[in-house]
Amino acid sequence: MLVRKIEDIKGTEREVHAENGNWTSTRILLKKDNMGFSFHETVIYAGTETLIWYRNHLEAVYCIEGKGEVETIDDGRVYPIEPGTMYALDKNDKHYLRASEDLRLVCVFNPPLVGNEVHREDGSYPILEG
Ligand code: 9YT
Repeated sequence: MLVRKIEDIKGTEREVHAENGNWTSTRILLKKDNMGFSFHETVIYAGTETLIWYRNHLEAVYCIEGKGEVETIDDGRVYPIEPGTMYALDKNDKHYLRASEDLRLVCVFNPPLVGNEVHREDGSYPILEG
């Protein structure tokens, strides 16, 4: 069995920072943990807008703290995000993620991330071996 505490992961190579400073992702489970998904706690910083388009991954997100919104780009719909809200990008939906307060989100990725992925210009993560 695996047991990990977020405090023990902070400051290790599993703590990944967005290149534009918009978020910090603590990657609690990764591909190498062999669960078939990766599992992260992410903080999206207040006042930021991030273009995201996970063409190669499915992601589910559950908000445990903060306030923000998701705008899906194809249809212009805006979904408020607050504690208790889950959204799943079941159609690899291209979207903007905006935080009006720091958002603390729990995220699951399928296929699992390897560890050091940050968004490319189009908002996607590559499929990496590892
Ligand atoms: C919700 C979202 O996709 N935030 C960006 C970071 C991502 N969750 C990650 O790599 O943990």
